[in-house]
Amino acid sequence: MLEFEGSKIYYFQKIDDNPIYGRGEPLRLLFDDTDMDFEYIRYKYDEWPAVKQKLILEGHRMPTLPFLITKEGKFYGTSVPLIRFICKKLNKYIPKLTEDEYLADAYSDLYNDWMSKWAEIWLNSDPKVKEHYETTYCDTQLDNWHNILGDRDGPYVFGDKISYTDFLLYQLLNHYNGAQIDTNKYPRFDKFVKIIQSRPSLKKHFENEKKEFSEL
Ligand SMILES: N[C@@H](CCC(=O)N[C@@H](CS)C(=O)NCC(=O)O)C(=O)O
Repeated sequence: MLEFEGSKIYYFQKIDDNPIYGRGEPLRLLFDDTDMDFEYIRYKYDEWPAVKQKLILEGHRMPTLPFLITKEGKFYGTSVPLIRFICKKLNKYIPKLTEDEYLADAYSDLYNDWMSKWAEIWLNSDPKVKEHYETTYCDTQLDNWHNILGDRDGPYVFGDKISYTDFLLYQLLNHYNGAQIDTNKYPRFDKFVKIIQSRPSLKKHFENEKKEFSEL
């Protein structure tokens, strides 16, 4: 889509040396899956406060990462609303039934809740808190998402049609442990991850991901 083609997407430098950590990835999955060109620009942590201040002074109300600037210079912030906005313009990746559109919104909240919890734990140095997160919290989230995947016949969240929710779920699984699935416990994740990773439209995406890991 012309408006977003050639956009610049800004995110943090590799977090914990992991190129896919954080909230930038679902946007990359969306752009790659729909074959829209973009540039991914990473800020170092110490560069960000000044950039944020500048964005605020320029009048932007969502100065967090990721944000996007189109070729025409238009700023867009906050990842999930932006993904949804682009999908609406593309008329793609949004479930057709309004009830499902609501569910996609609700599942986005689940994604955001987990990402916020991860960020909170990442900043917390208490090993007990970390342990609780890695076992109890993550397990509960995984079980819930696995149940969600079971609500339709799959392989995607809303059945046989991919939606932006699938990019969010894939990112959660990839973020959690590199999408290494315990196939006995989570057979639906196994099928889901395989189908996402084998999408021809995402071939370049996963090649790039591999390259980014190999360059560490
Ligand atoms: N709801 C926002 C949250 C964005 C967010 O909190 N981003 C973090 C990085 S994952 C960030 O920018 N932290 C630095 C800051 O808040 O200034 C979104 O999904 O885009």
